[in-house]
Amino acid sequence: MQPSILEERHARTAWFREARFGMFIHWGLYAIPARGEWVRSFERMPVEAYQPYFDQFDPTGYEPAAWAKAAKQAGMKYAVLTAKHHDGFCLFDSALTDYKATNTPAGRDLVREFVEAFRAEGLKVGLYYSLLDWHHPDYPAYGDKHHPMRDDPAYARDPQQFDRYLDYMHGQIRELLTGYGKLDIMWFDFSYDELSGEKWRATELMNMIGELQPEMLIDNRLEVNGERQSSIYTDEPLAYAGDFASPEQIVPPAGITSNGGQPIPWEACITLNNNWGYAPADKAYKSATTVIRKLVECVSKNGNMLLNVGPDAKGRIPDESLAILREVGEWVARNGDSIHGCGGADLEKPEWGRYTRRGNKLYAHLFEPSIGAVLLQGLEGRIKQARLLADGSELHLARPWNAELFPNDAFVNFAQPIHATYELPDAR
Ligand code: JFZ
Repeated sequence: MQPSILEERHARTAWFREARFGMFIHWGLYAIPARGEWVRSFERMPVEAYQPYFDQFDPTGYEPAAWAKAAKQAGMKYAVLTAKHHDGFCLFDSALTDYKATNTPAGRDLVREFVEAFRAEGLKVGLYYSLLDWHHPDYPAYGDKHHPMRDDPAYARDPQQFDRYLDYMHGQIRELLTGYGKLDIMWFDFSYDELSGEKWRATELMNMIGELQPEMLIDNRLEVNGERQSSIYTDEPLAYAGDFASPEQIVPPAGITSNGGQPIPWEACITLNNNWGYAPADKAYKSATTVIRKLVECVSKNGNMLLNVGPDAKGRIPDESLAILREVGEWVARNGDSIHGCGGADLEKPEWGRYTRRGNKLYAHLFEPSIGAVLLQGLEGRIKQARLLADGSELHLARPWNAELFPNDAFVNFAQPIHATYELPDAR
């Protein structure tokens, strides 16, 4: 029997559901104006106003090996780079456009160096490809709600010619699928209003992917995905529904399941400050503690975190971001067993933090100091031993004097995050 779409997706996403933590990289010409990757649209810049950034793009500090080291040290297992963002500028050497890194002072294919450097660190590689293209002459402009030239009738497009853009888009995707070895993820972004699904010739795209990169995962943005509209939320998803849901700047309150209750792989993409692209004026960085807790929260809900960095015009990840990644990495180095390969514990969220779990190992992440022993609700008799994950030291499993008030609960004496090894009678 043929495996169903869901079974096939389950097999293909196995590595992804184990990886749990990845790096998102938003990098392009917009690193020069340094006001975020939507700057052309927000400021209604004609392409000529943006041209100096193309002429001056000279990332002499671009060292993807350093990015890859930072990602690996942070405990990340994969990375996704913007091969093309909405501005249409290509970091790769596409034969189908002149609007590419090769023709800037950078003078070379920056995507190739990225995939090579990340693979060399043993990380999986993904590419972000924008469905929107504010540079292509056949992409809707005047009247399109996102386009920089939306207010200017001189930029009216003939809708009959949209297919020429799609030929270009499919052609570029083919270049990416054939020119860079095995790609682990293609992150399409994004569908809106009528521009969704077959408007992108999505079935044709899936056939090409199936032929050229059958193992590759895609996100769910080939379809409009707001308010559970996209078919990934059904139990009969379309072929182009995607392999994982992509909540943005939010960790879903209860993970993500289909309307029929089936688990859907998901990945929350989150910025470190409040911008995807380089924006040095934005100093609203999250603390490493916040990032760690949000990562734990994702895993406890069977999801991933794709944490973003926005390298500067020279190609360097901002120091503030590197410092957070370093601190997160120090935690992951000691506690990564509670993240990688883990998922939710199927237990009610405890008062004091969160659980993650792998097989019959339960990880208790204590987010706040306890008073006395920590109570593990409903787990009396189900815990064999408890260890502090970071150093392996034994934690005392003792029932305090008034434990008879809580006959079903176990107690662990600890005031730091622990690692409790247990045997669950009903382990799956
Ligand atoms: C998209 C991009 O626009 C953004 O620049 C970034 O790459 C992020 C990861 O993905 O974010 C969106 C997606 C959809 C909408 C707005 C921003 N939308 O539907 O308005």
